Amino acid sequence: MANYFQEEIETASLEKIKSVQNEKFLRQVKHVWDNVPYYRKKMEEKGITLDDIKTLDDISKLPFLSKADLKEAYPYGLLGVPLKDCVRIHSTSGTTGKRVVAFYTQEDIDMWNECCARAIVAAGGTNEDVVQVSYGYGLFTGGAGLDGGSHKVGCLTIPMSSGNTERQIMFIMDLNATILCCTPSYAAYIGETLKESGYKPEDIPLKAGIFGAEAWSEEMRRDIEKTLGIKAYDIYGLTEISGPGVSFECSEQRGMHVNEDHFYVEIIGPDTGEVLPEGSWGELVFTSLDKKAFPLLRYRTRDICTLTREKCSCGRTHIRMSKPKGRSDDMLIIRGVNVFPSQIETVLLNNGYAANYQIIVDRVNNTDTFEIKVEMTPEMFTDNFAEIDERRKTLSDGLKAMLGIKAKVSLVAPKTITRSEGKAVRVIDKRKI
Ligand code: DLL
Repeated sequence: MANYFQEEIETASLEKIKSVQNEKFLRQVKHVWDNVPYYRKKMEEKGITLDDIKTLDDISKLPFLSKADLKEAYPYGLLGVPLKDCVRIHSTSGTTGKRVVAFYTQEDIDMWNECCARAIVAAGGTNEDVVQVSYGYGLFTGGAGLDGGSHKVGCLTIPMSSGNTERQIMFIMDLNATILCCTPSYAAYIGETLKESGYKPEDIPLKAGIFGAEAWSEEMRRDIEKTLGIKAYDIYGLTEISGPGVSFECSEQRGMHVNEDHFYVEIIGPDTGEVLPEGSWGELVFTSLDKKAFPLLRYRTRDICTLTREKCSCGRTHIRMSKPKGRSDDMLIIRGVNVFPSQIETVLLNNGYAANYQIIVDRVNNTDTFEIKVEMTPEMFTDNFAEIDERRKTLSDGLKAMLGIKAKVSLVAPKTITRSEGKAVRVIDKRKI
């Protein structure tokens, strides 16, 4: 049985979607032109005025926005409405320099919450469900977004926030939580702790998880599904464009439907800025079609993805994006070779390890050093040194085959790599420190 939160628009014909997008886009460009001098200036610098934008096809004439623009315009430079019309801010988790601050009107929040409600319903949620929201609450968008979505669906919402894993488990078990929302790395940690506490998948009341905010592999999905006895759904989003729910997975679990009636998506060549045809890999660019307080046009996400309009068995017609392969700025260049952490994760999980690892890159005598610290599972752990060395060699060969570059692999004892309650930090690049 297919379930939709807003069936009419979620299953609309392409023609209908395009017409909604076109209308909203023209309204939004005018709103930005009239109210956001920072962007108007960028348009003028490109020699464009409002008259040049007649249909959605003209979008490629518009300038891009990037993180650098957000920094330059911090804090109010991209605001589209008077501050008195804003009711909330959220902010990104950047660790250095100024953070990105995004503003919302009440209508912006309602729209965003509806996007999250679509994701919850696509994961099988109804008003009978108990949703444990274990994303962080506060400036991060994860907690507030899924919390709002859960209320819209009418679920019983447990606003847990992240951390205190023992208490997370107590509430899952005592309140019969059926849907867990958190980062995939935290879901894996909660699963590991439940297992250690003696719970089997069939003892755990959860039936689904809505996991996102960081890259995670298909192998990690299978691992989490097995440990928790659930179906694990991916959800994507970013603070600049609203938060979680820009796109979400359906029962098909093959790509995330972009909420196209609110966000127009393009894929561009990261170096050329050219719009690429459907099916190409490139950088995701979003245009917010109806957000009023923080109306970003052509925002470059730095996430590397591909899009497809292939028919989906769930009945939704909105375009699907792949799991991001990683961020273009997450990609490591080690001895001239491009390495994505997600490639390493795939090899580890295929070899029976969990996603508890750390990538340490340094530069010694002008040469990059590359070490991958991998935690053994309790089942693998032994005091037989030869056996461990054999394991290490096998893993090292698998990684070399995947990456095309040799890494020093260190196998460490279970529980020695710090677990994550939010977004996992897996790369320590000492070259940049
Ligand atoms: O992470 C919003 C969010 C919260 C999404 C909860 C999903 C669930 P930011 O902190 O601004 O916002 O980080 C946005 O995180 O550009 C991606 O690089 C990455 N990201 C988000 N979702 C996914 C995902 C939130 N499902 C940045 N897969 C984005 C891979 C993701 N990467």
